[in-house]
Amino acid sequence: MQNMQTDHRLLKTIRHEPVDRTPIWIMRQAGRYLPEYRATRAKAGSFINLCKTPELACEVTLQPLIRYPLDAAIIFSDILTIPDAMGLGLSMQEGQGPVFAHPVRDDRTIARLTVPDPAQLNYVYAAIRLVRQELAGKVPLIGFCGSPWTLAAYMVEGKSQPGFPIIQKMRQDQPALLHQLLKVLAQAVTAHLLEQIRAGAEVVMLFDTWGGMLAGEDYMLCSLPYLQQIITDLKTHAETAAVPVILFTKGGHGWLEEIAMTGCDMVGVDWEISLAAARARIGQRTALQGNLHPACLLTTPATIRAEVAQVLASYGQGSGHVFNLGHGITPDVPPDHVTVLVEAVHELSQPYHQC
Ligand code: 1CP
Repeated sequence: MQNMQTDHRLLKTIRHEPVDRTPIWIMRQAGRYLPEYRATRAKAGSFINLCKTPELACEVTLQPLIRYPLDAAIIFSDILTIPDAMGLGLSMQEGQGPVFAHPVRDDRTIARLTVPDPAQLNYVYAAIRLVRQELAGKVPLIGFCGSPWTLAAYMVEGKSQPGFPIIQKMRQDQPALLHQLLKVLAQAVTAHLLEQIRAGAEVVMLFDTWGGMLAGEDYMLCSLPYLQQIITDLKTHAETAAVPVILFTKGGHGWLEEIAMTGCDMVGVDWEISLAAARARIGQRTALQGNLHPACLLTTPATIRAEVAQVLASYGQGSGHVFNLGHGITPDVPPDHVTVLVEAVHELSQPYHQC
């Protein structure tokens, strides 16, 4: 494991220690809204080649940090690298998003799935090592994985589909089969996060993008226990125990207390709840990350500043808030608006940190 920094404002904020201003990074900060990303992707030939070529993945990871003074890098990769390494055959179709050549839906296919050999994902670890070298301690590097439920949704459906009807049917008709899949995915996620941390990731984030499509009880059965297992495993393993874990369930405001009880260090919050309400419910148990609506970045500089002011005021005084969007930045955002956002957070957050 590479040496970890402990005193960057992002890490201090996660521990609720005093900082000079609110840190900011942006979900999907390396992506299609940046012309330089589109150029590197064209050079790579495809999204998958970009993910699998460590030098290019390193280049696009750093692109947003060259443009903007952000407080973290997130490794350029995708949550679907795990199912790809399990043999599902990932491709990215223009206009349709990710597609698997071999979705998993029956007992025999699911019984054959195993935790991928870490060598299958070496390209991710190589990219992390390169990024850590290039960053030279300037800002922390975030590694990530999808939640077992979110990965399973894509693996069973075979693609992105509103409501993911096939996994919802499996959940009702074949719960034991679904849990068999979720169990192997939880092991695969833990193993992938461990290797990312060994390679140099200083924070890890779990994206439960589709947790919110579960009804209350079903979230408690199909998503939360697997997230809990992963976090418990990380927190009890000597190599990973000290690494902060961010847990983001999109649409998860109904379960904030339970999410905060998993042992994660920071809870990602989308725009469906105010930070004031989230803070009141979670208290000091974890830090909070979020939660500007991504569509705000399509408005005007004046509106962006006003909305940033509102998000900061909603969290209020003191440490424990990492500014972010409530979900990923969209490809149609003008890059100049991100400059406005970052400057607004730098400037307007300072009064909240004067004790
Ligand atoms: O055309 C392109 O260039 C591909 C677009 C793209 C990008 C830029 C995809 C395909 N993945 C990524 C990178 C990516 N994916 C990152 C990079 C690091 C960063 O800068 O943040 C991360 C963290 C992800 C994670 C991811 N992939 C999630 C969870 C986060 C979220 O936004 O909810 C999910 C659900 C995916 C699946 C996926 N991969 C790509 C797309 C377009 C999607 C979403 C498909 C859908 O809408 O269901």
